[in-house]
Amino acid sequence: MSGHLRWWAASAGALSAIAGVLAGELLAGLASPSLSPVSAVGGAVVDLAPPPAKEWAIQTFGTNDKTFLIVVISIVLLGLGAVAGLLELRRAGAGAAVAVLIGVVGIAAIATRSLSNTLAIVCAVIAAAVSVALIRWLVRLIRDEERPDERAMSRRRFLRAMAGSAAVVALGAAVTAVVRGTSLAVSAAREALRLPAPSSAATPIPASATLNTPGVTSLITPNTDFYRIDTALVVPSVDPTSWKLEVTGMVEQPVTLTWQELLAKPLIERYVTIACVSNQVGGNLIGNARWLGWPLRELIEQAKPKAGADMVLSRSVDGFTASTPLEVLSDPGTDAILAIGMNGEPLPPEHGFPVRMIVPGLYGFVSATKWVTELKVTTFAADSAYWSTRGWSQRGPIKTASRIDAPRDGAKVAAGDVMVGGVAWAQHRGVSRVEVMVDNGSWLPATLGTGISRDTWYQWSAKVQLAPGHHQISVRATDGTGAVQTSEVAPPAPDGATGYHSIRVDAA
Ligand SMILES: Nc1nc2c(c(=O)[nH]1)N[C@H]1C(S)=C(S)[C@@H](COP(=O)(O)O)O[C@H]1N2
Ligand SMILES: [Mo]
Repeated sequence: MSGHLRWWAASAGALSAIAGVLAGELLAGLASPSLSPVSAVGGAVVDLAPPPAKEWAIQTFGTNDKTFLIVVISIVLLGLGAVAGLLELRRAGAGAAVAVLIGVVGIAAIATRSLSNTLAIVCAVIAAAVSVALIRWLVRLIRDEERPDERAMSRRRFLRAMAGSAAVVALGAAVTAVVRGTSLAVSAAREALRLPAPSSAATPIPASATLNTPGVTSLITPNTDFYRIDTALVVPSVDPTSWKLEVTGMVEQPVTLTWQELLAKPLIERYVTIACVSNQVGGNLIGNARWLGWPLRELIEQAKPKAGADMVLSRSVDGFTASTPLEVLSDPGTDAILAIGMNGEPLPPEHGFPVRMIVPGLYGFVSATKWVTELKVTTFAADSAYWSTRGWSQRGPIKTASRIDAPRDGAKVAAGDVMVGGVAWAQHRGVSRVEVMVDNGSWLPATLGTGISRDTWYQWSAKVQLAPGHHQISVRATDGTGAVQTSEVAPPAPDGATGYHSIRVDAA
């Protein structure tokens, strides 16, 4: 096999590797700005590297140690790509197998990162597929050259393919640089941000709020585990310094609020459990965080709503809208806020950086607008929000619900005393009682954690007696007004699922 063919095969392999990495960076970057396959691999390398190697890198490169790591990873990738090209030339499929292997390592690295999600993994799989397809195609064209009858033709075909791919890769690199550039600039602004101290701190969590039942969801959801629901295929990159919120519509005094003005306001910090209307009974589209922000009531007061207005249509930079009752936002007893902090950190990009709404007691689709930039004071009669025009309700108070976290549905447990536990919520009304039922027995009272406030979920636990065999365990909550959770089964649409969460266990 002649030398120049080998050279071309190595180049084709390296180009395929670059194409795959770029596709991964671009797709993952669009899906989730804080996620980058190259940094994910870098992070995994750092986690796995022996401490002396880490120290050496930090001492030698200082704060440039990450750049060094990325350069090393890039060189290794190019080298592996070239080797894959050579192997593919020797045997069709051999190089592609190396590309698959690189892809698997990348996907595994992404999967171990805390911000990873299914979408990120899908992006990485697509990226690996791009790389594999490209190496197979380019090297097949090279191999065709070995057939003397076709040599000149296929040489031209290969060069055209190689040049075309290189052009697409270059264009992709430019697009990636722009997309990642803006999102990285916003990430940098976010990282440099120091949140102001609240003028009204969240009440400390009583020790009795946590029951320590193994397998039960933690009382506070870490940001990286927080469910994410939005219509944004591309997470908006909003630069806080140019962010503005306009209060418009039926107001005496339209208001424009800038980022600097917002930071200077007296901020409050509150624990609020937000939930998605799409959550199924027993589902996990719910999370509890400590939010820092400015009461919307004060902003609304400043704008002076006109008589007759009954709704605030909040709008995000991406066009999403939510319809929130004006009454709830103006209520002195409801701490609805323009949030900038989540669990002591600036909002993560995925959760609305720099500013989102948090309204205790209402499902996210009618209240929790992320990347919010406009509040239009209006009426339910005149305006409808994003989901309300798609078959969902216009209003969405959160329904009383309870969930069993432990044991898991379908678990095998030891017969005898079994600890059952979970969470229950009825935001803004609070939970006053939780009961469990085994098979078709009577409802037994569960131990109820004191909770943080009526705007958050409560942990509960109960010890039940299980004889050997199959059992069904159900749970129900009673809210702070004394109303028992409804047993009537309803799907999420149009205004939230109802019914009791039940699990089946096998006691032996
Ligand atoms: N801009 C924007 N904000 C949005 C949404 C959206 O699609 N776009 N989805 C809402 C819905 S349906 C929910 S349940 C919450 C989820 O917030 P989270 O992703 O921070 O958990 O955000 C709300 N805010
Ligand atoms: Mo939602």
